[in-house]
Amino acid sequence: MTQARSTQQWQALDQSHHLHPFTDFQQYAGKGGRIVTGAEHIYIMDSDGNQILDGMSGLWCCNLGYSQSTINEAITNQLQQLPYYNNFFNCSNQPAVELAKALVDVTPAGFNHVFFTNSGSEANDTNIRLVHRYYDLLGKPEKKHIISRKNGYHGSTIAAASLGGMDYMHKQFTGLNYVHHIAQPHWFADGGDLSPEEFGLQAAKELEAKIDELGEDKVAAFIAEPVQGAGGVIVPPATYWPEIQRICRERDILLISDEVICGFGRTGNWFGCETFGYEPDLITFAKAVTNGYQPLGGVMVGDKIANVLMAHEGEFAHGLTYSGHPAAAAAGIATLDILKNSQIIENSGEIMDYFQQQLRTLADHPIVGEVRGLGMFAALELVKDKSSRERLAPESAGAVYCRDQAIGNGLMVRAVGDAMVSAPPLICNREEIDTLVDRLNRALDATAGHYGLK
Ligand code: PXG
Repeated sequence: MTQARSTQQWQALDQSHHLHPFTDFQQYAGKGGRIVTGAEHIYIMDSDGNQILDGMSGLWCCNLGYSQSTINEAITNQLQQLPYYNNFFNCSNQPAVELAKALVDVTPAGFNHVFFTNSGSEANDTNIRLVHRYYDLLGKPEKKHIISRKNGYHGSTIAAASLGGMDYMHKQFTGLNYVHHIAQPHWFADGGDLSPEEFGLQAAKELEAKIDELGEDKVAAFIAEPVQGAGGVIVPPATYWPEIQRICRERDILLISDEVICGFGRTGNWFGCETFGYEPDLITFAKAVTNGYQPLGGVMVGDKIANVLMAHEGEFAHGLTYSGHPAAAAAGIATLDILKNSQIIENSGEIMDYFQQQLRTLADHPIVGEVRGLGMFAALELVKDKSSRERLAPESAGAVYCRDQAIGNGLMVRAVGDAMVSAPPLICNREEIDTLVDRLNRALDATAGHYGLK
């Protein structure tokens, strides 16, 4: 257990010794952080006694909120029976096997195998290893290039960050030279005078052009999120995914659907690829598979690839100490049990429609240029001028200001570029969504006032 300390003491220790992810260390050392001490249902509590409605499901992972006692019990029971054993060298464990089967049951047809990791980043590294191995085994070792998208997010290891298309990340490391980025289908930012449908097709056709440029015999895979999450809940126009699917099929390019955020209900179906009607060869998952209660990720490997991997001799020289960790797997089984038994995803349509409708009432707000989203996540673009889409303030300062106002009002949301992003737990009811929208509205008012636009 941790010791009793005041908020100031926790902050001082934190500032002295703890390097936080995606954080400006210098700035953080000067101001300290919020010490989150507890959570219940859809609320988080901090050491100053604030209770904050979590409009982000943790970090897009606690889709069932914070009070799922059966997941806690599954983890603690498993720790008592078998706290750890590895899945290397002809060994396996019961929770890993059971979770593998449970995942096969909930993923689309044609997915009958899983490779476990501890995170989404490692899962995407694994994807690269898998597609390279697949084409090597097929006698096409020159097929190594991977195409990805600008402003996509696929994780933070070197390989996953290379796949990602965040400029500010690429400035801090040297990316893999066989990863290439094409445009994102972000109509509000890049669509200009095109209709969303025209723009969606144009963005998809960049994949074809990139394959032509690199040579079809050299390209292994295309990776994308169904809806870009960390990039700002960017919902592609309806024309986008069918065209991407056509190109991948015609050109013998594997399609990787990174469902780390979209998986397990966020878009209104079990997986985002189902919502958009495309059929990937590999699915990356993490986050909500354990409702965020244990670190676990992995790759669902489609039959096309699994059959080749299993038809050849020779080991796949890849794995992690904790691949298929029993306690993490137990959390996954318990999470999938809740999702299946409660039918929460199958029955989510009504509450998701309500969330989207209520947020769209904010489209009339003077500083909101666009409200977009589907299922249980959405983004509001903040603008100074609705018709020209001129941004509210330079360097995304408007969104940061608005986020801080929202947190001050008891609502946790994210600022992504110039957008406010929310992805609340799927278990929210109408009243809780009303509270979320009301707190966000008040933050928008305060932000408009701050910039003299009200
Ligand atoms: N793919 C996608 C689509 C993700 O969203 C990862 C891979 C990497 O997963 P791990 O488990 O390695 O973090 C992610 C993670 C944000 C934010 O601020 C988003 C993520 C992680 C941290 C912050 O939106 N997504």
